[in-house]
Amino acid sequence: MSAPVLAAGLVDAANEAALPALQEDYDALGLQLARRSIELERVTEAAGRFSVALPSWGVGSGGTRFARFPGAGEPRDIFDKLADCAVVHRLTAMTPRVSPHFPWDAPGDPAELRAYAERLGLGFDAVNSNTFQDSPGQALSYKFGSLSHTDPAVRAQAIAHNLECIRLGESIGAKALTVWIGDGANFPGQQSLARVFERYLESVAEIYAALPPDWRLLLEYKLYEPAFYATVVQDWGSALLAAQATGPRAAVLVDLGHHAPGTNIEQVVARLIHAGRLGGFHLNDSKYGDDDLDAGAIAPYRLFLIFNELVDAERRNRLPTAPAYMLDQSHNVTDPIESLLLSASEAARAYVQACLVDRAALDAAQGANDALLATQILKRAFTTDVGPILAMARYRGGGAIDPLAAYRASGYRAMCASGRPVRAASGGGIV
Ligand SMILES: [Mn+2]
Repeated sequence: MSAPVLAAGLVDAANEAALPALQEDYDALGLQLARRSIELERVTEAAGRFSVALPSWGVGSGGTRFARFPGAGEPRDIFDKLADCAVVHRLTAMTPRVSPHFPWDAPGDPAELRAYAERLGLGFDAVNSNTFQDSPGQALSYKFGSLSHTDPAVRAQAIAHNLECIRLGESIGAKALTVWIGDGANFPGQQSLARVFERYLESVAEIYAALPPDWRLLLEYKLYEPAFYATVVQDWGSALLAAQATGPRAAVLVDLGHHAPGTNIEQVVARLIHAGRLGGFHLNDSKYGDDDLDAGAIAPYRLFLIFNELVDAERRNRLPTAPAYMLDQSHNVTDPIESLLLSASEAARAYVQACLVDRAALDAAQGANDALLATQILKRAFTTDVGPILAMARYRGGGAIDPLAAYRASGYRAMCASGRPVRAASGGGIV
């Protein structure tokens, strides 16, 4: 199977032209950080180790509840999606894994899929089950729920699908299953708020029992939509209860868009770290609700504050298992590859900024109840332009100093447009 590829030498030529200016900026930043007793090279090495998984559903136009406007040359299947993800990784050098969604991405031959991914230099992150919509050929409907449905036969079908996801995931080398359900109620009284959660826990326990010993189960919550009165797993409290009731390898997945407006997500993260149940993230951004906008597009300071908690927890050895970082976005008005290029960089930017926080000074300011100084210490890290660090880490990792410019110069999308006929609809959605 062949895929459109970036022209050989394109990235090297662009990097060669951009390197002198980058080196100047990098050296200048190094001097500035040295005055703050920060070793530039250590930060750049940390940036080089940072990675975030790409969502298979993120390389096509996602759409909204109202419409989807497909772009030219969109991927037609999981093989096309992997080819696009490989371009993002080629240019950013920080997205080596893809998180697939079943049955949207179910391969006819998992071994072929795994081999294809390996040829592209990609691996697989957490696999996602889908019981929030009905699939062709499915016997029973999820209209009124799946893992928490009143009918044991529907629950059994949903559990069986999750077990199939584990089986597929094992065959492609994944190590985690993410479960998000759309179950819930639109009207008070529609469901027993108590019993629906009990049924969800029973179903999750059955899935957990089939989990391979080196796998993790990531439980994703969401405040509302598609259920608008009461979602079964509506917040981190319910997800944490479920994880704790299920077993030590069950943990909570935080999707940044799945909260009420104004929720202090970094505090939620701190609490989940305390409980030892922070499983991972679906990174995106939002203004009002579950907007699935590009990570860092709306509230970059919030993203920084979340990574600030993570870096602090790393320092205190409170993260024995590294959280899974995955992008989860819906691209409606941009070329999805361009959005993913920049979103991966924005996640890394927030992480690197968090690495610049003067922890000893912050500890001292907090101990002295010096609120103003404490918050200025965070702002100082956040307002440092770490662009040269990110670019140097990409360059050293084999990526592009300027991924967006390299992508736009490549003509990749035009190549896809000629080789991939537009289809009316392809499996995809927003989760
Ligand atoms: Mn999500």
